[in-house]
Amino acid sequence: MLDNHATDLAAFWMPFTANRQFKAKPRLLSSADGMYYTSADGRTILDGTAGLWCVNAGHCRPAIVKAVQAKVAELDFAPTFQMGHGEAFELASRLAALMPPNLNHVFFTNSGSEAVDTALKVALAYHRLKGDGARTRLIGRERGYHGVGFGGLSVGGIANNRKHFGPLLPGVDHLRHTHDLEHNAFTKGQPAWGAHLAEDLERLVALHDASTIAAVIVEPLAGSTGVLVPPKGYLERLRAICDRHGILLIFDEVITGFGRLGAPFALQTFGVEPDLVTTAKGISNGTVPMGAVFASDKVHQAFMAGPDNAIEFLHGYTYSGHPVAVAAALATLDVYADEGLLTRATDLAGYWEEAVHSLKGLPHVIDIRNLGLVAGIELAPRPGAPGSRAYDAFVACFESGILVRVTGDIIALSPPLIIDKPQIDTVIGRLAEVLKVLA
Ligand code: PXG
Repeated sequence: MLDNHATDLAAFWMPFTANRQFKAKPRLLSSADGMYYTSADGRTILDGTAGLWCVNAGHCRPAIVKAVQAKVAELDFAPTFQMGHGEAFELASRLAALMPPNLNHVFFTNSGSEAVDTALKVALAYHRLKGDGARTRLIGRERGYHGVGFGGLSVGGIANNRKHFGPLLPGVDHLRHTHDLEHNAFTKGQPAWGAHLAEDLERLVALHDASTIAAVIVEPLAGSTGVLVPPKGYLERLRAICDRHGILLIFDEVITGFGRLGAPFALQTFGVEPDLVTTAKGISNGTVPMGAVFASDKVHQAFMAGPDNAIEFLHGYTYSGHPVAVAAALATLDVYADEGLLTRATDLAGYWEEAVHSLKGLPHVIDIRNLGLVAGIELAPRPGAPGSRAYDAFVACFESGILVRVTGDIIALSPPLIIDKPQIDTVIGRLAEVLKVLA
């Protein structure tokens, strides 16, 4: 059903959407509050995905809304090229304070894709500034998702996202992914099997030589591809191999950042410190677009050489550190701090784990994975129609009043971090009802 604004659906070319299928039977949202959306036909929808993994503090939080309203009336825009405004510096300092002491510099972007491309450029420029300009190779991982810029797409490993867009960046290679149903199906939390898969980086080092490799980028927990939890010891080994060969390690924390796994960042959950971290989404609670790259002191210092009047990094976006996005992010950090949201997933993780694993045994469910407040429920694909089963589940869930995400035949759950136990029961209970009757 259309609301009174959507008189014609034709002009909006929708992102990552089957446009014709959607427009034949649209699903429109008209308002949001806390854990809930209201659909255009007036139904209440419990948000099991924090929008698109971004509304970590829940929807339309008054403190964030007020901060945005006040800022847009006070300072609508301010350049950050050779100019500045105080709150952008305040935000960078407050963000750095959430990180280990060494990850203490912040570069602002407007999205996760921009954060990824920025981090890749930092890595390339870093080696060149160090006199190591042959290190131009970037390593991603199969099934990785790093946004849709040409850099992020090149290191990304989701074949369908890549195949239409030509040769992409040269000099990129990929680690093998870590998904393995044979060893790890229905594991609660991190799988015990698979740390050795990090040794794949040694294979690429042997093939290309370390002197050609600039950086490795991975999602600490792969989100978009369907919630792949890193095996115990895997990220630690990746870090050690990078150290051994002078390769920078980039964690893409666009999804895992800001409390999703029970610590401010996944790097704290896993106790592994990368050289660069990309973030977006939860940084501003999804209210105003924003992203950020965190750089280690070592990386940042390499740029701070040369004459004082030389621009050290020829890169940036008109809206890097946009005042309204900064205001949203500052207010978001206040809400996170006041309500303990950046660690709340730790308290709920046990309950969440039991709830999602209760779906084991329902028809077509071939794996369930979880960590923090994330879960992936993998369904057996219908023969000859991959993705259709999970899509039908998604539509049935929406009709029954819960919002889930699907990718391929995997259902992904990542609710706002304010979710309570009865709401967890509702999400899982309704999903169970859908799965029981799914063809
Ligand atoms: N890196 C990671 C790890 C991401 O998950 C991006 C980069 C790109 O961010 P932007 O802001 O440019 O979209 C992402 C985005 C889904 C879904 O349902 C995931 C994303 C975006 C939209 C949907 O899995 N991740």
